[in-house]
Amino acid sequence: MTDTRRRLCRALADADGPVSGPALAEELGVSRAAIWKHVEALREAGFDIESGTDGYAVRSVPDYGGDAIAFGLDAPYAVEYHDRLASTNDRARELAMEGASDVLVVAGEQTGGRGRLDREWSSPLGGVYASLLRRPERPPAHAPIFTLAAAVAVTRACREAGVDAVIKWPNDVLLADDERKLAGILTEMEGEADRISWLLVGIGANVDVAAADLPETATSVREAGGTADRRRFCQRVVEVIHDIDAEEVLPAWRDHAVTLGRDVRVETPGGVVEGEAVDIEFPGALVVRTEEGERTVHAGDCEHLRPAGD
Ligand code: BT5
Repeated sequence: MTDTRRRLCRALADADGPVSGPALAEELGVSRAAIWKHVEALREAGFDIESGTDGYAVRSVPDYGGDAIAFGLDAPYAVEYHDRLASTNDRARELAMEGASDVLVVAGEQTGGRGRLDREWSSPLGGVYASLLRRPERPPAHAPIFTLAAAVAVTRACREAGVDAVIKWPNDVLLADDERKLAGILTEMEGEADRISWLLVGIGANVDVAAADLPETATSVREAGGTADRRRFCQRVVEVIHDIDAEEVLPAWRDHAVTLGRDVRVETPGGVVEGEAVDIEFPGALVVRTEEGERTVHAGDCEHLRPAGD
């Protein structure tokens, strides 16, 4: 997607009524012919755009797709959409290698979706599969804060869709009721000694998916009775990730987390840690009170053993 297309989508979405070709051309700093060409391309992508004497007015937007996501997206990212990809993370990584940044790669479905440690991520049609590529000016050690920010964003998007979602450390978004998994996050990056070169946050969220198409431990926004609008969901996730300041992430994460106060068993690369999860520390470490004292866990798989106080 060109920058002009992205800005045209935004300008049309922001307009209160019809907006003329010359006005758009001036606002975007391009020719009228370029505006016309992009409007035609949007029509081909399924937009219903009326052209009256007062100018262009968008009557309807397609359900999903790159332009549909860019239309009204309140964050400065180009959207690259594919009906089907092996993995949006793999495609975003390719773009990173080519020097790109500030791109959201989205796929309608994935044939090789990955979780952490190369586990499989079921990616049927109806889910949101998106990888946001950025180059944050931070040391590589800060990378986990971006995973937590994405978990906060996905949880908020679920809640705005009417589903009571909570976060399990470090990266799972679960349905509060039965703790089935609604979404997962896979962050990948490349760093130099003191600076992240590129970082991509891959989000897989079960939005408009039937339970039968998912693993038994999973559920979806649709199954949980929420509004299964992939476009809005994807936009909100990206907007929250973009808007949230690093200092806001931990308080927001604590607010949404279901892990704190629970007895947990965490399998870490250095062995099993069992105890009560008491806090989260920057950039994303879980503090566990064990029989031998407090342990700070930086990475691992976390299992909730039973509700605190039982
Ligand atoms: C995750 O891994 O939760 C990270 C998932 C990230 C997927 C996104 S999709 C867009 C981008 N492109 C990619 O290729 N990946 C990212 P992990 O914590 O390891 O959880 C994986 C486990 O979740 C699996 O072993 C299954 O048990 C379960 N699972 C698989 N598919 C699922 C689904 N659709 N919904 C819920 N659980 C699922």
